[in-house]
Amino acid sequence: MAEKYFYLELGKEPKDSDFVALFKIEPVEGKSVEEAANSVAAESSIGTWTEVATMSESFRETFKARVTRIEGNYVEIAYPSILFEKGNMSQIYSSVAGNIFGMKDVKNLRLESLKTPKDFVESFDGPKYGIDGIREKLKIKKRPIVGTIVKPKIGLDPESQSQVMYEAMVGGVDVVKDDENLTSQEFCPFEERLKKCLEKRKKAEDETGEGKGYIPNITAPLDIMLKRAELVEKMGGIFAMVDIITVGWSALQSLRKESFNLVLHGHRAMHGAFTRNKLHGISMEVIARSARLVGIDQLHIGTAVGKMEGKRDEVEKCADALRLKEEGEGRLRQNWFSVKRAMPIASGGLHPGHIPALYEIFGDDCIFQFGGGIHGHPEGTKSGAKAVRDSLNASLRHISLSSAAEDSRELKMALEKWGSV
Ligand code: RUB
Ligand code: CA
Repeated sequence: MAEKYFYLELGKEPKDSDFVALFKIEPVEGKSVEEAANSVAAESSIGTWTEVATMSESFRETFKARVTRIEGNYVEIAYPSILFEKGNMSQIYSSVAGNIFGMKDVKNLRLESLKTPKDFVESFDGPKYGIDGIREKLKIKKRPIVGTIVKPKIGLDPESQSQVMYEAMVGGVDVVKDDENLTSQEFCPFEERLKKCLEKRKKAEDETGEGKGYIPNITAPLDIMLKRAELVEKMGGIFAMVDIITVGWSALQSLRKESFNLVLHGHRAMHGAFTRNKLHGISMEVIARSARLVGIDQLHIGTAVGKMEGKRDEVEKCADALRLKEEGEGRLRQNWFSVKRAMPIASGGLHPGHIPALYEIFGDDCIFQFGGGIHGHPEGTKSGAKAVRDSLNASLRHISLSSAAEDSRELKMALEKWGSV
């Protein structure tokens, strides 16, 4: 157990200038929640397992984290901002999401929420475009944006990949992304894929008269990522996708700092390793808030109705974290000040029959993405995309899917194959 109960100050109000974290703590057998909370506050701020002669009382009072509230297993800890470095997301996670997950005093520990104080919010870049900028780029004023992920997720050569993208665009989707594990493998070199996809995007725009976006995955070591982003921008691309968890906060911040004229699309592959266990790990809400601070314009956050886990209330909290000017409860309430609003992305196991439910959950400011739910259409990609667009139009006009299907062969076939939610 860390030093005596130096870190428990129950009832104390966090300062506005503090970071405030909400943890769910399950103490190890034989320890109380108070003891475990004290250890967590110590280890995530200035303490260790025993007292040290090098720490004075005044030092501790200046730097220590304070356990300000305990309700059952929920523990609120206030951190003086002096503990953190402005503009350094990695250092923040190394403190409040670092060693503590491995401590023996806790059987399980989950970081449920984290409020960032104003001067630190303003020390990050935030989204360059955000919801309004994305809409401007795509010339889509109000409705949800619909997209697809080229499937098979990897293996196609540049010509085939760009052809699938083109068919989805002329079928009716607005944006087409690479999948999370497609970067620049031998079967599909990045530059060749980029060139072909941007050419075909232009063709699709000319044929449809609509704004279209190709979202290349630039995930790579930072120096290569920067080169790829530069190439996308030079060749007239408007989006770039990054696997934010596998590249890490530091690389993401460096990419954002370059301020390319590119909408940054955040894929969250690997998040499930620590977000899905509701007893131990980090909530997706914490990740979503950090991604918005760092400057992701649009972020995958789950669907509540598709193939990936994530209940409606969690998904809604993530959407709020991205889209609102203020959100969260009590002392975890986050004011976003002048930070732009980011766009949530619902993706994973979706098909045209899901759109009414998605629209009811997310409203207009969201991107709905369909992989198998487009390319698995009985008539293939183009018809799958049209089924998605016809389903969306039905929701926008408050028409039932069954009646919309009477005027859309493609939608009718999709509903026959996958039903509606
Ligand atoms: C979805 C897909 C995305 C997942 C990731 O394909 O390729 O990578 O949405 O999950 P499909 P999440 O539509 O065929 O399921 O968006 O939850 O991070
Ligand atoms: Ca995928």
